[in-house]
Amino acid sequence: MNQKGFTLSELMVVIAVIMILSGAVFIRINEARHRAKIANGLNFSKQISAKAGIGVMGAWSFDSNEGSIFYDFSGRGNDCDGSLGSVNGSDLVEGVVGQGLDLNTGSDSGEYLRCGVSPDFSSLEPIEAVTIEAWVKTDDQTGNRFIATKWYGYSLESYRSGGVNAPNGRFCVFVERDGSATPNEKTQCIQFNTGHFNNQWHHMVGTYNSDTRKLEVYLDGKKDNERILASGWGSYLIENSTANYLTIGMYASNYFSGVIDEVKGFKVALSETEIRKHYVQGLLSGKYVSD
Ligand SMILES: [Ca+2]
Repeated sequence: MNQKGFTLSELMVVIAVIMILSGAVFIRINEARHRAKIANGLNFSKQISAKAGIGVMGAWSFDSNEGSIFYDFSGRGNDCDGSLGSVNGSDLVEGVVGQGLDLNTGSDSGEYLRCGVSPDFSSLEPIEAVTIEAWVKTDDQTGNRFIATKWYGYSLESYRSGGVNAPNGRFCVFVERDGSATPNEKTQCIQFNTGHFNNQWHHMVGTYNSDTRKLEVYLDGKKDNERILASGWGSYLIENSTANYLTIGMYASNYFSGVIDEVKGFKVALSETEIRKHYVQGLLSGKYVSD
């Protein structure tokens, strides 16, 4: 890309994209004629975010799509493809900010997105730390309900009953554990303490920091639980399967049911202040109804 070639209007788009990345404002840009300029802006913002150390892995707003493709606004190019799960523009509904995706409600089933660019998933593979966040309005909380998952790696879930009991949801990370080849020992999870209810919007976030060995979950802008992993394991870095897409709305044929919006991933553990800021941005959209 030739950065010298930016016109004033392109620079305005670049500024808008940077503001999206910084969480200052969310905008809807749907018109096809703006996409080329957006692409320029995203390419530029990728360099900015890398320099700023934001560590963003993906930002999926569901506010801009083309058929079954839902764009990643992080600049990482990890667009989501809904074609395998029969997800397209007809599944867009009112979200917390702009549009959200209605998955597996009513007569719909088998709906999910897969995100990333095969075969190089490195931009979705955190090593030292990770944050996954999403707004969800659940419709059915039974069985196993996956919000956003890249396994092995990390997973944010709104409900879990298969094998474990986490009726308020949970966040899991696949942690290097020297001397163990057993997946169950490497899978480290933290449950949400506080329940969230169907047909209401809730902001769910999971973080992990290998330096502090700490897992944390946040519900509606407040820290809900934390867990420090036991000492003596050797490495606490995150292991990743390099073969898998990140999926939204499903993992291993276990489907989320409800509306998902504003899914974001970072290769850092966001602070409580930053998470609260993201939550407030959802509140300010005016669509959120507090209980
Ligand atoms: Ca949205």
